[in-house]
Amino acid sequence: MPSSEFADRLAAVADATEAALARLLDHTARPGETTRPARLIDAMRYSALGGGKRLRPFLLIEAARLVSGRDDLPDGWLRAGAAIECIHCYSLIHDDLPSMDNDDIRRGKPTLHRAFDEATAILAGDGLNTLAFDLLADPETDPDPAVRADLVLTLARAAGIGGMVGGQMLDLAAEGRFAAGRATPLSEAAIRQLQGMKTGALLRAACAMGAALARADADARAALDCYARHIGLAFQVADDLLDHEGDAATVGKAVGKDQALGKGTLVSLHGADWARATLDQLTAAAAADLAPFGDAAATLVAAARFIAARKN
Ligand code: GRG
Repeated sequence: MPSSEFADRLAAVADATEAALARLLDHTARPGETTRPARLIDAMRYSALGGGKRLRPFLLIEAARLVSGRDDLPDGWLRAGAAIECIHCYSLIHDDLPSMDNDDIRRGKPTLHRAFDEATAILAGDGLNTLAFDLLADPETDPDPAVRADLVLTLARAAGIGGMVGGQMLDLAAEGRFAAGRATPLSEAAIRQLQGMKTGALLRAACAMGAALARADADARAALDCYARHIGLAFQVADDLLDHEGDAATVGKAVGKDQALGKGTLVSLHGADWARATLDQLTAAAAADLAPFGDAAATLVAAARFIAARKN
């Protein structure tokens, strides 16, 4: 697939996700809510709207398209995509807080706690976290309660103790926050585990949720999961490479932080040349995982290339 066609498909899903999030985060109270505090909604909108590649909703929707053969965009898929984007946005808000990474810039604009205040940022993250599961548990997302339970369980496990939150805890511990104040060098296996939890788990969940929405059989689920593991690793190696040699203006956030914090990454262990060769191998492996789907997998194969080559 030519990169311009891929860019158009990514932009179409990003626009639809943006519109869905704008609708879901309006100021009017929903059934079951008595009011929506304006400052909370303004803060949630500040972080969830107007930025980001929307990669996780894209993977979810393209996985569902691949399995189902549909090329339209059912509202339920968009809602599930919005749910995983809510989790991602909440993680970015909390990651940027003074007690975590203490960052000033995210997606090229002031972080939420700088634009608003710290308490509001914590609550906006909490609001996005819980909204995600509200969306998935709602029959509007899928009429089948078993599918909805699958979506909730998949996202909860990816976002929680054994996934993103647990990975973030391992990351903070590796910085030496809770010990003698010195970073502990991690083994390669420990780095891979931490990264797989912190960022890989949500990318895997995106593909698994798309598969669930499309009623994928066990073989299709397994193929998509292998693909998701390979792109998850590629995402992280590319992220480490950007931190190593990217510039803050293009990346849209501070760079060089891993080295400053003494944080071990696969790039610091093996070097930039190894990282570039590994990205090529991971892209090829991801394409091979989807070979059983034939040409229908072209968009997800292009997504793997995009993830490996990304500049922000
Ligand atoms: C605070 C609970 C909690 C978790 C934080 C994912 C995470 C865990 C923190 C994000 C910090 C970070 C920058 C990790 C590197 C990988 C990553 C998630 C990059 C940003 O994802 P993209 O490139 O961002 O998909 P956009 O802005 O395009 O959505």
